[in-house]
Amino acid sequence: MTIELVDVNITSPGRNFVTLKITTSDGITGLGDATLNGRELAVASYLADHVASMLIGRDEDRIEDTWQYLYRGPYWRRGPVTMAAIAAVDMALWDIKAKKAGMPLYQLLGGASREGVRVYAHASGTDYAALKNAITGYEELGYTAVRVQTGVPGLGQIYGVSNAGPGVRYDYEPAKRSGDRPSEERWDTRNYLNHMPGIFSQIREDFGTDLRILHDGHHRMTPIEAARFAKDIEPYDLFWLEDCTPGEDQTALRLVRQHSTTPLAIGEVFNSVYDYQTLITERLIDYVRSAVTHTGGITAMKKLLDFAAIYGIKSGIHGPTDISPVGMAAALHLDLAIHNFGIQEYMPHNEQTLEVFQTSFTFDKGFLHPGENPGLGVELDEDAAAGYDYTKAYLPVNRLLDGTVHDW
Ligand code: GCO
Ligand code: MG
Repeated sequence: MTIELVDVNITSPGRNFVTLKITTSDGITGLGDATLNGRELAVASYLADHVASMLIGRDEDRIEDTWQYLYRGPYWRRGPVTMAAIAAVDMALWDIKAKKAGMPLYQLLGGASREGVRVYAHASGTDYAALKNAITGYEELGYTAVRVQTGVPGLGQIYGVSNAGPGVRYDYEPAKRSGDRPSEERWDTRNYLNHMPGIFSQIREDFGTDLRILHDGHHRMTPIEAARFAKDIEPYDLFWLEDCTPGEDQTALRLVRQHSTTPLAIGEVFNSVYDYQTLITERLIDYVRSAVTHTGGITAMKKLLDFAAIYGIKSGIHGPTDISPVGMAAALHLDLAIHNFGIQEYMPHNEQTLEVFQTSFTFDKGFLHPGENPGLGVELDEDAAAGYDYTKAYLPVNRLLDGTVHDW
């Protein structure tokens, strides 16, 4: 059989998603997530204007060959737009292959290595009282791991902190609908470094030693600031410190490693195995944070995680709301199958999104399972999707208190 139809779906049920749908000549469909937060239309154009026609007539079973064709063929390599487009094709072809086999995808990846995948939730609050309330709420829901972000004295609204109010939502939406330009936030690393260790200490005091605590530095520290921070927070036994320094500077983590045993995670802005070459071979990280959606799909992610496994490094796949339920399903099937699983990020999608993308995920006491439906196990309701028009939305831009643009 061959690929007959290739469609790019853009929808915005509360936030934007780009989804690739491939249909074979015998009517089997596969879905792939191509969502690149704040740059969605660039990937949609890459797929619709440059990739779709090349796929028509190809054998849908040749996943590795199609991956190499799209990666090596155009000469221009890597980058988030290209790799998100390749990821969408790759996911859709794996979805089709698993549907043809009549199996959930994880079976084709080697079968389940575990009964469910431990997920971490996003607990945040503008002050410690609100954060404590959020952590308590997640514990009541059965979560065993939480990422904690909180406001910093002297700063206003900062990234990763919900201001939705207690009992509404404890997480946040990464991209904001702020018209033609991103909103702006203010930042001061000194205030942050002085404030955060006390927060972790209070959390340990209030919640004990069992809870897995994660934290995201969002690329905001210099190497020496990150080294000091990682060392200061050692007593509070974090599961990981994420993105402590700007991701593209791989050797910055040598300095952090020299000073601290706090486990390190990095990679949500990476898009190929080459971004990890030094980090993995020098054992500078403990967790790989790539999204399946931004790193060339299941084919590339499996290779990356197998490479990491040789060095004792585990997975921590990116899973915020800007990864669609299709991308999340791809992550869950990989998580279930690989040996070196670490943890999975989980920000549940809103009701409208789950009306557009119907999943078969199940959640039980802090563990997720992708379900037993053949393929990725996600259906796209195109009528429901058509009810939500694309709406510009951007991640915020960050500035220091004196106005200097800072890493976000
Ligand atoms: C995370 C992230 C997100 C990203 C966002 C980018 O760890 O989940 O840091 O909040 O910033 O998904 O699109
Ligand atoms: Mg992050």
